[in-house]
Amino acid sequence: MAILPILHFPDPRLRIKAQPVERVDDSVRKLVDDMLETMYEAPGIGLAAPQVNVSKRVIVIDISDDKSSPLCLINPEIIRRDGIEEMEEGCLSVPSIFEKVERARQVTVRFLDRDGKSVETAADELLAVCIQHEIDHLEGKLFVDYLSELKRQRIRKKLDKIRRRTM
Ligand code: GNR
Ligand code: NI
Repeated sequence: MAILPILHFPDPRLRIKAQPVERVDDSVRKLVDDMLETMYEAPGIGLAAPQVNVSKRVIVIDISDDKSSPLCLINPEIIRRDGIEEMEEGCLSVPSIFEKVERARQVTVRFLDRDGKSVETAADELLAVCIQHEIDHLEGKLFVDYLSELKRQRIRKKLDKIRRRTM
């Protein structure tokens, strides 16, 4: 297992649309394990492959408090959305920024699991938000894209300042 470096906004590599996984093989399972380790170490509740500079449609999620519920979603597709909900979001690629974003309240998602088996599951609350946030990453989209240009500009400046301090 390995901890992978996480790309930060406004890195243009976060904007690349990720490619579908053609076959769930050992190399994909190794990526999933490395992503889980990276997510737990960060720590975060989700991670999408483009955040670790891998342009594949792979996401991992664990919203439990004790690392007890790792999920891996390969080639995920939202096939149903219901309702609207607003939640405060953060992102490992936009560190130290938290803002409210509007999402679907409930989603049904279809994906391949780590054995390559097709699975369909419904999610709500934090899990639904996280699934939508991670699938956005696969499209090159970040939660700051839902904010105003002014807010995004302020976030860019704040992150620049943090980077200058730590470089
Ligand atoms: O760790 C994370 N927390 C979080 C909180 C609210 C909404 C979404 C998230 S996902 C984020 C990890 C991350 O950046 N995943 O891409
Ligand atoms: Ni994120």
